[in-house]
Amino acid sequence: MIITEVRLHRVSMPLIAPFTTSFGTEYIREALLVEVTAETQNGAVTGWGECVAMEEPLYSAEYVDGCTEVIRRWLVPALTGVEGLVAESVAHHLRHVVGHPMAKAAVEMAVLDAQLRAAGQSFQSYLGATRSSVPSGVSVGIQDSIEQTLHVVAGYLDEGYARIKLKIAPGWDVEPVRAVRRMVGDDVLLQVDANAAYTLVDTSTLRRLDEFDLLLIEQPLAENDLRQHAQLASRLRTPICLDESIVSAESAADAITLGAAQVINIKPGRVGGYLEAVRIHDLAKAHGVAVWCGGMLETGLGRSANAALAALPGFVLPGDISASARFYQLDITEPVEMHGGEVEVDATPGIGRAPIPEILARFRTAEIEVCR
Ligand code: OSB
Ligand code: MG
Repeated sequence: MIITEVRLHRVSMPLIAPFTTSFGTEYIREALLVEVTAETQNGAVTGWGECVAMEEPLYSAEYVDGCTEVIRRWLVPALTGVEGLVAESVAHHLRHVVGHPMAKAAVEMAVLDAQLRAAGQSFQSYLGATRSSVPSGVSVGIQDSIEQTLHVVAGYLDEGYARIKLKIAPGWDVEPVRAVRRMVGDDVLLQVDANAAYTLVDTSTLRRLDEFDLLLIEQPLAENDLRQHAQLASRLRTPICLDESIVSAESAADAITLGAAQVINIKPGRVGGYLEAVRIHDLAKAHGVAVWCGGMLETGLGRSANAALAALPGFVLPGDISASARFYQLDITEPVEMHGGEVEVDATPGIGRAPIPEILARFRTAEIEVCR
């Protein structure tokens, strides 16, 4: 294909309830969508990508305005002249730009969507993923009280979610986790996510979580602390799962080799795209390391693509692939639904669901024509 037009859509989507992690509170999802139009052998086709960077650089270095700038000034210009462009060569054409995995992932996703739509192929079929639905876990933000936490968790379990993930932070760890485990009993899959809020000094606190039979503790220490995670792993019974630290297949290989990660959270945006995500899946599977698909408060566009990715056989734990209704009153795509703890994998052409134009227009705060 050859790219003929690129538009960026900035959308501002109110969350149903504030979402608090150890690094901050979100009230509104400021999302960035990439719309690529390309000429292919099958005619003109449009593809959509979603950039998962957040409004502020608190989860990782990227943020949505920065991604907009990088995509507009450096990424799109590196692709627009390329004849015979395919999704599999996007990362190669962008390799001279240092960093910015979320910006690159969004562009690659849009090109891959266009490619699949032109070929009439679903993402699931492209990946060779066989499951028609995937288990749906839910991420529960830090609440104002333990009572409120129990209320929120009970609500999600009533809805049928297959796994609960509690956000933790220093001062909000052992007691809320104890209360939730006591309420839900031994059979509910329960895990925690610290978003890098602890240091090795907190080892004794983190060890106290061992008694709650958690599936895993996600990213207890800082992004660059691979060696420290390995040290912590040797002192905890609860498996350590890395999120922020895994930025590429190379870092996944390092983490596995060092014993820093018994489990890996794969987020396509964080690792530079769905194709790198597949490589990490393959690597982890070859090493017997469990993976699951993380979430970044995606719209139905990113969420549906994540569901297809999570249908690969190495994704042996439920992902943060909750329904549209978990975060949004109204999604910009057909809503992703959870039934009986599962989300269906789309079998229609393309990487995921496309935005519905009227709803997109309602939430859009800016539209940037990058090239035409
Ligand atoms: O650490 O997994 C995380 C959301 C934003 C940034 C980081 C994280 C999260 C979540 C949300 O936990 C999961 C979801 O999108 O359902
Ligand atoms: Mg996480």
